[in-house]
Amino acid sequence: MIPPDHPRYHSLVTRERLAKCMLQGIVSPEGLTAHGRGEAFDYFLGERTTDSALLAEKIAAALLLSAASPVISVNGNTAALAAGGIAELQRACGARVEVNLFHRTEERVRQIEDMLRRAGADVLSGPAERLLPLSHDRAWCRRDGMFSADVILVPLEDGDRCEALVGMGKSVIAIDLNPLSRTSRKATLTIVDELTRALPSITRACGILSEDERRSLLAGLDNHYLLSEAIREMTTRLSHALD
Ligand code: PTJ
Repeated sequence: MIPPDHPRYHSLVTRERLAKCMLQGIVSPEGLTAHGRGEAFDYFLGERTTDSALLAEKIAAALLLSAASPVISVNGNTAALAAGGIAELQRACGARVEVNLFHRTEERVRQIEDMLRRAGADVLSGPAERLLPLSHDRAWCRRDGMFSADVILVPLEDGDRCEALVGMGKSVIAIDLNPLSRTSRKATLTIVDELTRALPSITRACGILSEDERRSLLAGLDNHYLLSEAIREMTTRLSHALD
């Protein structure tokens, strides 16, 4: 029982939810450690959406809306934290939603797809094939989903798939609180923000961006700048942490 007046109430409730989803098999045990790493970086950011993250979220909306075949890739942590947020973003940008797992079992795929459907998402189903140039199970995807997508949103990614997708000519949008990760540096666009803040922000931007705004956001896309700004925000906060 977590008392609502606990100063870390939100964080504790989120952990409890992830632990429950881990026991159900939706989140992998490794997903709990991934969440802990994310929490640490979120502390450095001050647990808020920075100006540069907000800019990245608007560019993400522009990329998704301008895509011919956008896909949102969902893993266990993403479903547990934000199944409803995924469904809302899908409604706002028209992307396909596809489950793609590192610790893949057919049972986990089915459980995560069911969770997303219960939250209102329209989830790609049907047989997956080993289509991505990867030696692990993230290679499994759908021909009419990730394989043929031009823009892919990958929240909480684990590394080399991002590089493989970019190598296939796709634009990859990562959501990752760690601006130093391989994913963050290899993605076309990285949103250094917490997933449950980033998704509604992208959804909001999808609803308000004009054609002209989209064009100018896309023309200004500079991932190196966005990552440098995220690192600058963190180091500035750290250097004043005890003031
Ligand atoms: O469900 P599966 O089997 O596909 O496995 C999913 C995990 C997350 C276990 C897998 O993709 C993994 O191992 O990921 P990593 O390599 O730990 O990377 C996850 C990244 O997401 C890390 O850089 C974390 O800092 C970041 N992260 C964790 N929680 C959040 C986050 N970023 C944004 N919002 C979060 N809530």
